[in-house]
Amino acid sequence: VSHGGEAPSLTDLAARIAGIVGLQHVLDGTRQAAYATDAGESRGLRAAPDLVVRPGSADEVAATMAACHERGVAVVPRGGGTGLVGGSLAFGGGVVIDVGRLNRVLEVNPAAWRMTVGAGLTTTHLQRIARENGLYFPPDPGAAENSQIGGNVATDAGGPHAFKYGTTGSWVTGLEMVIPPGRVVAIGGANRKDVTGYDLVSLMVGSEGTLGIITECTVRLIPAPRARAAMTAVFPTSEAGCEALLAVVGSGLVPSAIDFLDRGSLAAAHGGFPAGLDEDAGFMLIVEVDGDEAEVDASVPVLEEVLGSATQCDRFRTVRDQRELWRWRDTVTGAVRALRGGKLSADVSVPAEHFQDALAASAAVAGEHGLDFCAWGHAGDANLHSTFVFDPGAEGALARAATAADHLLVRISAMGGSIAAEHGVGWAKSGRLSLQLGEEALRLHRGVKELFDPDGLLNPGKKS
Ligand code: LAC
Ligand code: ZN
Repeated sequence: VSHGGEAPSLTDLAARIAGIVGLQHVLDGTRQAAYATDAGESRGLRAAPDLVVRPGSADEVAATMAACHERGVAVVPRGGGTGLVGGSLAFGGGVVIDVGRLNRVLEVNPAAWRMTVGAGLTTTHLQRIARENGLYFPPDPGAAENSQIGGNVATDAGGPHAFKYGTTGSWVTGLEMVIPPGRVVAIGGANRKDVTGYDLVSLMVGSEGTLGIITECTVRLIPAPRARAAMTAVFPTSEAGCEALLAVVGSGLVPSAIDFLDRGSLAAAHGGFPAGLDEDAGFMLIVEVDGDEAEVDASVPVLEEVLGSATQCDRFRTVRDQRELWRWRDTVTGAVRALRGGKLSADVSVPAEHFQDALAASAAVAGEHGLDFCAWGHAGDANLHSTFVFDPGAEGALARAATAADHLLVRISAMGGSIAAEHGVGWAKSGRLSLQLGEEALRLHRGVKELFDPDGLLNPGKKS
C-alpha cells in the first residue's frame, strides 16, 4: 500500500484508523480544514479536529470509536455540518467521525409507509424518495440539500412544517447507533407502537451526538397531501402580525405551517421574495394549508377572510407555487448573515401566549446592548430565531452579541420558555441548561450521559 506523502505524518492512531476505514477515508489537511467550522461560523465558533475520518459502515464507526477510546481520544460525530451551535466541532481536539458515506437507502416499503436509510442520506434525498413513492416525509429543516437524516434525528430538527407534523423525532421508529466504547446497538424498529423498555429512541432524538453515533434510521411516512396553498400577509408592526397570528390559530384550521419574519429579516431577504415586497414591510406571516383538494379549497377562503379582516393587514396574497416560497424562506438565515458578516441567533421557543413578549424581549435586549437585531421563525410553534447582527471586525461586537444572547436566554426561561428549540444546545449553549432544568432534572440528564458514555469521550462538552 502506498501511503504517498502522508505516511510520515500519520500518528499511530491515524494509522490504526486508516487500517479500519481505508487511507483514502482519513482526510488530509486540506480536506480536513472544512471541519473546523459549521454553519455557526459567523457567531465565532471554530475548532480544528486532530483527524477526520469517513467510515463506510456501522462496524467501521464502531471500530474507529474503539480505537479512539483505547487511547483516551475524544470522538465527535458529524453529519452535513449545517448546525448552528458548534455541535459537531471538536473543541479540545479529537477525531471527527463524518457519517456522510453511510448514505444508503436500505429499505423502502411504500405499502407500509416507511423506509430505512443510512444516517448520511441528505434530507432532500430522503424527501425525494418518499415523494417518488407517493409518500411524504414532513420534517423540513433548512439546508435540506446538505443536512442529513442522522443529524436531523440527533438534533430533533424542526422547520416550518413541524407546526402540523411535529419535529424529526415524531417520524423515527427505529435507530441503529454506535455507543461507547464502540458497540453497534439497534433500538426500536419498524413497529408503529412499542412500549417494550424505556423509550430509547426518543432519548437518542435530540441527544446531539453525546450518547451515541446514529448510523441508520427507520422513519414513518404518510401519503403525500394532494393539495397545498400558501398565503403571505404583511403587517406594519409585529403587534399587528401577532394579533393576526392569534386569529389564524383561533380560526379552527390546522395550517401545515405558520412562519413569520420581522422587519429586520424582511429587509435582509426581501430582494429574493418571489412576489415582490415593499422594503419597509414590518412583519410577515406565511400560512400554508395542505390536504386533499376539497379541504384546501375550503380552507383558503377561511384564511383569506381571517387575514384580510385582520386589523392593519397591509396586503395578503395567495401563493400558487409554494415551493418557490419555501425556497426563498430557506435563504433567510443566509441573507441575515450577509447583512454584516456576523450573526448570532438565539433559537428559543416559548409557550404560545408569550410569543409577542418573547419578540419584544429580544428587541429590548438588543437595544440594551447596542446591537442590530432581527427575528424570524416558526410563529405557530412560538419558535423564534432571535438574531443579533454585527460586524465581526468591530471591536467587542461578538462578545456583546454573546452577552446579549445569554441575557435573552435568562428572560426566555423566566417566561417558561425553552433556551434551545430546534437548533440544539451544542457548544454554544452548554453550561446554561440550569436556566431551564431544575436540579433533579439535571441530575437525571447527567446520569443518562454517564450511563452511555462513562468516560466522557463522546462529543465532550456538548449539551451539558
Ligand atoms: C430557519 C432555520 C435557521 O428557520 O431554522 O430559517
Ligand atoms: Zn427554523
